[in-house]
Amino acid sequence: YLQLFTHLYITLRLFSEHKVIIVGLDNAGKTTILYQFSMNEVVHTSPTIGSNVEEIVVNNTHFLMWDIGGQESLRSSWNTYYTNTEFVIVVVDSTDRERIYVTREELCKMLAHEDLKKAGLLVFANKQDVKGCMSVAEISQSLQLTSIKDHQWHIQACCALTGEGLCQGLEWMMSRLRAR
Ligand code: G3D
Ligand code: MG
Repeated sequence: YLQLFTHLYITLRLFSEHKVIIVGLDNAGKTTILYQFSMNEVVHTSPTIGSNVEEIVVNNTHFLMWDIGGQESLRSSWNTYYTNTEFVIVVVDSTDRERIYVTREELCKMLAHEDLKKAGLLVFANKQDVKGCMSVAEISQSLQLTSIKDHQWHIQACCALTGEGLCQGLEWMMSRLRAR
């Protein structure tokens, strides 16, 4: 995996100063993904933000991460963190068929928000190692990704435990930055 981490490291360097927010239901794999991103790096977390929102800085890239679903009362304050966000990463637990609609609803609300108008959307279909999980096609359909016309989006299968697929996801974000 040396190659993988070298690659992630270089990618994150190029991401310096870009703001990325990572959302997903609890247990989707957000922390595991960020852990993979931050291997061999000092991770600074900001405990002041709160229990459902964490700010993590890896290589000068700011990752704001929060759990969607539950704590609805707190959700109204999230939009204060949206300003200048360039990418929204949505992490989906591909084994969680029951709650995929919650993700869809939250995704719709986020994409409609003024401050996220220009943000790109990357969906990680995580836990692809689990037998019987939803495929990328099923998740695309449940989230109605093809109906999204006003944002650039991409869906990537991954397994956060091994890191498989994470580089491809970051590569897509890189390609969007280069295209600007
Ligand atoms: P969250 O931060 O979105 O809440 P976590 O999610 O990163 O804490 O992950 C929740 C659980 O899912 C963890 O299990 C983690 O190991 C597991 N997980 C994350 N990614 C994958 C994956 O790709 N495949 C599988 N099989 N499991 C994954 P535990 O048992 O530690 O709570
Ligand atoms: Mg977490």
